[in-house]
Amino acid sequence: MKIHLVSFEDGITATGFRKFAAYAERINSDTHLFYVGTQSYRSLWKSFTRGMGNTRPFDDGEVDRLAQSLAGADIVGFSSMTGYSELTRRVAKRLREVSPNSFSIWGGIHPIIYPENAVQADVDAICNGEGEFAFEEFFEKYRSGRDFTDVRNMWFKQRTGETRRNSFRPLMTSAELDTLPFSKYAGAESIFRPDAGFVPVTRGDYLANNGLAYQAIWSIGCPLHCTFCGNTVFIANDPAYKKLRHPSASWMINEVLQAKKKHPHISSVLFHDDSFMAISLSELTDFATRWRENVKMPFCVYGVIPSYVQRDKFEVLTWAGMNRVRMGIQSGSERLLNFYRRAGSSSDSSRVSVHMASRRAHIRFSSALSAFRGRSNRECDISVSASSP
Ligand code: B12
Ligand code: SF4
Repeated sequence: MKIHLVSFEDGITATGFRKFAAYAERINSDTHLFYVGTQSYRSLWKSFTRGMGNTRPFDDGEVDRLAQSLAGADIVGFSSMTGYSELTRRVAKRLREVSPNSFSIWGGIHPIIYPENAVQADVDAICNGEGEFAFEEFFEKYRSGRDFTDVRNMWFKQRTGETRRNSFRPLMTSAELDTLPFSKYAGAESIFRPDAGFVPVTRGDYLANNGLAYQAIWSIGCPLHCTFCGNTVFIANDPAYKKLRHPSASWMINEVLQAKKKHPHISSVLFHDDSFMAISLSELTDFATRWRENVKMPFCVYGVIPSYVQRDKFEVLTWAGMNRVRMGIQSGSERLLNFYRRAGSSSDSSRVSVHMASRRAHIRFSSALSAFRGRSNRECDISVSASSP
C-alpha cells in the first residue's frame, strides 16, 4: 500500500509527525513524507515576531500542485497545528477532487484540540489522540478489507453522512514508548518549494531549520493545568496525561547518536519537552550519566516549569552538559498566575537563576501570557522585573 504523509508547519521540526511517520514506515515501507512550510523560519526577525499560522498565502494553483503531488496514494495522512488548519483544509478538499480513491486522515494537534472543527474538512477520518497504535489497527483492518470504523482515537465519516466518534485508547506507557522506532530524521523526505514543487529535503534544509542542533522530545506530559494551554484538552481526554511518560534514557541517547551518524555536524541537542524537570531525579541521573559517557554534547532544555526546579536536578544536568534552559514564568503577578490556574509562584524563577548562574549556564524566561490584555500597569511591571535575570 502506498501511504503519503504530509506535515504543514513553519519549518521541518515536526516532532510529533516524525514520531508518527517512523512508526507508519515501520508497518508499511511504501510510506513517503512531505513537508509544506512557509520557510519563514529562515528569517530571524520572523522567528521573533511570528504567531501561529503566520503563513505566506498559498494560491489555488499551489494548493492544486500540492494535492496533485499527494494524489494516487491509498492513504494520505495530514498533520498540522491549528495555525495551519486552513491550508490543510484547502489541500484536503482539492485532494478529494483529484484523488477520490485516496483514504484521507487528519492527525496532529489540531484534530486533538478541535476535533469537531477538523472532522468537517473533506477527510474520511481524523485521529484525535496518539497516532501510532491507532493507525496500526486501522491500517491492518483497512488493508484486509475489515470494518475499521471502531478504531479508538479515530473518528470516521460514515456512508450515512454521520460521524462515528470513537473513544480514546489508553495513553502509551513508558515501556511501550521504548518499543517505538526513533523519530524519522534525514531519510527520504520531500519539501515543497513554490518554484519547483516537492524536492528532496537536503542537509541545507536541516541547517536552515535547526542550525547545528538536533531537536528532540524525550518525555510527554505535564502535571500542571494552566487554563491557556493545550494541556487542558490532553488532560480532559485522559487524566493520565498529567503523569510524565518517556522511553528509557538509553533509547533517547541512541536516537541522538543515530541522528549524529546521519549529520555529523550536530553539536547540540534541544529538548522541547513540556516538563523535563518533572522527571524524577533518579531517572535524570541515569540520563545524565549515560549522556556524559556516550553523547558528550551540550544540550538545552526548553520546558522548565519553575515549581519543579530542584538544585540537585540542575546540578546533575549541568554536569552532563546542559548549558541553556528556557523557563516559562508566564507572569510576575500572583493574581494572574492564580487566574490562569498556574501552579507555583513567581519567586520560583529566582531559584532557577541562582542554580544556573552558579553553573555559568544561560537561562531565558518566556511568557505565553504577554499576549493577554487587561493587566494593570503594576502587574506588567512585576512581570518585567521578574523576567530580568
Ligand atoms: C515540541 C513543540 C514545539 C516545537 C516543535 C514544533 C513541532 N511542530 O514539532 C517548537 C518549539 C518548534 C514549537 C513551536 C510552536 N508551537 Co509548539 N509545541 C510543542 C509541544 C511542546 C510538543 C509537541 C509534541 O511533539 N508532542 C508529542 C507528540 C508525540 O505528540 P503529537 O505532536 O500530538 O503527535 C502525535 C499525534 O498528534 C499523532 N499524529 C501526529 N501527526 C499525525 C498524522 C496522522 C496522519 C495521524 C493518523 C496521527 C498523527 O501521532 C503523534 C504521535 O503519537 C506541544 C505541546 C504538546 N504537549 O503537544 C506544543 C504545541 C503543539 N505548540 C503550540 C504552538 C502554538 C506553537 C507555536 C505556534 C508557538 C509560536 N507562537 O511560535 C510554534 C509553531 C512553530 C511551527 N513550527 O510552526 C501549541 C499548538 C496549539 C494548537 N491548537 O495548534 C501546543 C499544543 C502548545 C500549547 N500552547 O498548548 N512547538
Ligand atoms: S506548565 Fe506549561 S505545558 Fe504545563 S500546563 Fe502550564 S503552560 Fe502547559
